[in-house]
Amino acid sequence: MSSSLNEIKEKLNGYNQQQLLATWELLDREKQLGFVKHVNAIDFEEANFLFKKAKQSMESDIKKLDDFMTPVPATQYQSEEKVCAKTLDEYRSIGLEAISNNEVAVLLLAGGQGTRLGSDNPKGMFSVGLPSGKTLFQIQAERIRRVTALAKEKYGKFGTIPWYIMTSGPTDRTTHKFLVAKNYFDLNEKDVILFQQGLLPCYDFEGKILLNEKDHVAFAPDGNGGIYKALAKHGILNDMEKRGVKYVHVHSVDNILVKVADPVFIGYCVSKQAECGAKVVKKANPNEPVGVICQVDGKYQVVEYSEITEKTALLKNENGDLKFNAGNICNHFFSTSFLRKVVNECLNDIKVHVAIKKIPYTNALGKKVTPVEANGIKIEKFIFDVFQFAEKFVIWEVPRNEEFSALKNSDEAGKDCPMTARNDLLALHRAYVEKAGGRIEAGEVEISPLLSYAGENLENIVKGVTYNNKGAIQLLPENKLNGVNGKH
Ligand code: UD2
Repeated sequence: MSSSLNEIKEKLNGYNQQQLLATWELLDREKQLGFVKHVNAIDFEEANFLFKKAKQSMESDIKKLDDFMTPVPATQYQSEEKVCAKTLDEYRSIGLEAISNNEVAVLLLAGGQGTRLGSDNPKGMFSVGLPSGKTLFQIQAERIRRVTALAKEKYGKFGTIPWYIMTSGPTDRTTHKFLVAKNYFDLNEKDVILFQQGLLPCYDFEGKILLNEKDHVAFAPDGNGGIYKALAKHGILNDMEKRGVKYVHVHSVDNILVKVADPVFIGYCVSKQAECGAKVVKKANPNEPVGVICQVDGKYQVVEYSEITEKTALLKNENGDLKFNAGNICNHFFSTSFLRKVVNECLNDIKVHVAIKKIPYTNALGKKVTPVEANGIKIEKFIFDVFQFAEKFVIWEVPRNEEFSALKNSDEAGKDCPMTARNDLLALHRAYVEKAGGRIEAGEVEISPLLSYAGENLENIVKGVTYNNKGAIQLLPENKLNGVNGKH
């Protein structure tokens, strides 16, 4: 043991992290052995490098951002509402063809802990109280099945859309167990691939890593920008390349309206030969908690809702719209070759974001301390911080009522909560029914994603029908496995 103590002492001294041995004498032999292993698994080179970057970013003044922010140029920006039906159809066809050729994958960001929602389970397992009782995971899996069926209808071939799900330490096991229990919602097990994002240590303000327990360092998930490192570490990018995937649709777990593997968005990005694309909605108001996509010093970037100053958020353009109006909805397109470039060449250049926090820790006496004031920092990376590395970056603006309703809070908040998510989805389904020639006079109509992806395929069922029901009804495909791509 003394030799491993000496080795680890030397190592920690070298990285100026010797405080991690403060509780060594309080550990029994077995725990000491475990602790040596634990510490040896930490990449201190990286940890110190990231702290240095974090310190620099804390010292740079956010007000300075204002002077360098400009809206995204019109040449890189299209709004779905302003595009004619023919062009939309062309984009859709390109996307469906790529799906049919096995060139499209979906990557779901499901590593967040949903603290604001107040649920202990991963957010994807949350049911917002729809008539069907479906969870977010089920809705998304069914959309994947339906869009592959649409691609088959048009191009005669069932493509597979692999569903990569990025989890984190806190969400991995429960997500996995849930998907197994639900039989992967009838997707093929081999096409549902879970992998974990990484963790980063928590630091005090001097860059000393904190102990969480006497024999355990304090860690936190590395943010949704942890995706890039995780893609490499777990061989996910290799898997994509092996499958011939060319385009990846990445989105957050908490948007109940998300068009998973959206062929229109994919087709738009492909037709513009973009390496990277982002879907946006117009901001609902200047203070809405969404980032804005813009250029900073000529580079594409998202300025987060916590980083934009009030003054800049309120600025208007000559049409009277907000000058910075491209609301990021965490819905992105990447070409696989771009992801390869990021993983091989840009990992160390990805910006770090710093959150100053009250971090519970174990002191040198082995006592757990819950600080009353902020005592340190957590470092996170954000998924969009690679936009600047793209040769060609494009933006696709979509109508909010069709594509974005985020589940962030519990119902008490009255916004971005289960109630609003449920209402927004059912309002969209009502609009689909009406567009297809039906009427809803009373009650609610929920459309299964297995029947319709974006309002298509409904006329035969709803045209001329008036729904006047007391409760809610669900529109389902006649034969669940007929025409939808599950196991085939
Ligand atoms: C995200 C966007 C913000 C805005 C908003 C819209 C980022 C960094 N910010 O902010 O610009 O578009 O969404 O709703 O994208 N996640 C992980 N691992 C983590 C942390 C988060 O996988 O360590 C996932 C999380 O499960 C979710 C997505 O990333 O699916 C967005 O995370 P969030 O809800 O914490 O982000 P938010 O609302 O602060």
